[in-house]
Amino acid sequence: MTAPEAERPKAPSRRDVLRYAGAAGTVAAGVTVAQAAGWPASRVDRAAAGVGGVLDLHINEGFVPMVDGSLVYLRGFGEKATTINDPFPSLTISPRIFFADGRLVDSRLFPPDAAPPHEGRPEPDSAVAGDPLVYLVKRSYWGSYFPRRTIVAESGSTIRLRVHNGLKQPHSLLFHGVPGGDSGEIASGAVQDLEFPAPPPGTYVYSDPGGISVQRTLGLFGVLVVVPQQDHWRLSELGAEFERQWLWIAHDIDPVWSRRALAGETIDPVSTPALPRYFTLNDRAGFQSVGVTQDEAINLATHEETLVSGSPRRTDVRDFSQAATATTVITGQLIRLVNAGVVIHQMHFHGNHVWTLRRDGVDFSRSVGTISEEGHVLLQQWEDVVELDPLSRKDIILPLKPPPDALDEVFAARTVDWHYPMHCHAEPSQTAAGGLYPGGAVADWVLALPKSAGGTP
Ligand SMILES: [Cu+2]
Repeated sequence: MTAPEAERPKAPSRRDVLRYAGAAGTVAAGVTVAQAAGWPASRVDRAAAGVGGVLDLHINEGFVPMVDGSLVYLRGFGEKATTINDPFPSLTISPRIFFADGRLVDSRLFPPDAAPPHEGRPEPDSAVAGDPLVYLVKRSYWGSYFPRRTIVAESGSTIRLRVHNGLKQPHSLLFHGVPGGDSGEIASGAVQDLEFPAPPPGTYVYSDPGGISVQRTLGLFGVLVVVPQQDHWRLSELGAEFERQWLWIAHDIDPVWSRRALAGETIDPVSTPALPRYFTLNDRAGFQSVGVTQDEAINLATHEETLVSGSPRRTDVRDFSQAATATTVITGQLIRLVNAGVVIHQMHFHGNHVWTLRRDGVDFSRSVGTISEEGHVLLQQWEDVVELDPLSRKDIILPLKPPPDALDEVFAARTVDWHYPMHCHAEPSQTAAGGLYPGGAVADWVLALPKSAGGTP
């Protein structure tokens, strides 16, 4: 499905230009990294905002086109009030950042003053002497683009929200597992303030918990990413270091539940369980979520936010902070997997196995595994399929290693990027509308040939 309101191609407005100029002015000598690198200003979605800011969330409803073009009624936490007949209902927010110093910044790129990776892909620092297959990556250098629905908060910050319920029935906003992060019931037409300290660094879901899974499935959800204030390139204080990070939000849509909600029915998720027919990753599906639509703006956003990409390196999972030189590190990229849907997803990667760090904010042990209630081994380990229960979050590192099955001679002779699929192994999720394949939760990742080696990102 198309992201509900953003990413439609448009020329930068005068306001955008002024806003960009304002952001650029905060950088020494008035030249941003982006300008120095030659990226056009319109490619850089960053902006400054006020201190002590409050983020307004508007509970709205509207119709959203799915990947097959059908319109489905959905709800969501939007950034402005819109009505049900609005052709572009505001059902999601652009990413916002709460800083510990009180600033609230509107930016898809985090940190907002970091170098924006061109089409999402970090260029390496340099080749490795004596090892022509791999590169050193820049340490604490590249920013990360986040998808819509993301709230980023530094540890030590205060999250300040004002929730406007524009719908006919009561709703609420809950940050799952976060002390103080519960608005309680908000009556139709009412406004409720919510303020709480950022929880420990990690990945959290926010949703309307009404009807257990019902309101979330109708679209009332998003993700809070808390980052260590002292180190923006680590999962937690002293936790795994990464080159850049990604957030993948899986969601499932049931058009029958949507029709019933539109008709004012109360849905019982136990007696009438969800039968999703659309499966999204960062609000896109199928050809949209692999960035091959006819809309270049959507494709670009997809590459920046979702399609993991980087140069080969020799990541050693025993130490994600191996310093090769003063400005480089040997590590992979962090992917925060979030299941905001109602079915179990199984994220399966080709090309590299991934290293699973933690689930639901709890670090897996590196040495002593435990057995979960379902009989799964909980341990930091290599996995090629990462199971993700509803509301669960798993943080993983994609090492971006030369693929173990490729002969060195073959790998060295490549003249193009190597693309690998990522798809969910719960096969119904690969379809749309009950059969359109592959119209569901798919992505890919790229082992890149760097520009310095003749690659053309
Ligand atoms: Cu596969």
